[in-house]
Amino acid sequence: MTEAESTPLPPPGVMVSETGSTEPPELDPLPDVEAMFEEIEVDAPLVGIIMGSANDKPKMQPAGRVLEEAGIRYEVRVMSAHRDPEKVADYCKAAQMRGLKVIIAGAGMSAALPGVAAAHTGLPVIGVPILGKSLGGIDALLAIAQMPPGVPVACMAVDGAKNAGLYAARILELT
Ligand code: RP5
Repeated sequence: MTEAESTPLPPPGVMVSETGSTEPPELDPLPDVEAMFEEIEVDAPLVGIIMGSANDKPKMQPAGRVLEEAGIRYEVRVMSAHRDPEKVADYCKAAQMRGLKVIIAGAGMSAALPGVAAAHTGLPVIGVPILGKSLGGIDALLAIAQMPPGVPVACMAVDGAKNAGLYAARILELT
């Protein structure tokens, strides 16, 4: 008779570890599940509305209104491509990972914000040229429309934030 054959079997339902112990093995403590869930943004916004200045807010409000009416979650942030370049880069690099699907970027004058945003994210960027104090908005319009190949930005009309919201909603319908 071999050693294995001579060893008595444990009663049914009792586990035997590799060491022969019938004591229940010590389990690793469970991670703090509640804490893990707190880190997940359950109601994360789908659209980020960014603008170069707090002064742009009244002009960008129609985009938010349209999204609100469509029941699409969005967030609003002020950041200038020229005054806060690192903030813009950080926001846009993290946007997709945070669950955003579209970025609407409004800026006036030499409106670099939409292009810079598109340079830092693979998300669709919708640019809104904002009418400045001079040049009738043509400065911002051209800055946003004339993107170099490889950095796509959808350019709305001057002060066309409402269409930016509608366009974002249409993009979201496809996803
Ligand atoms: C742009 O410069 C902003 O988007 C704004 O439209 C324009 C003027 O900025 P403020 O001087 O009003 O802050 O960056």
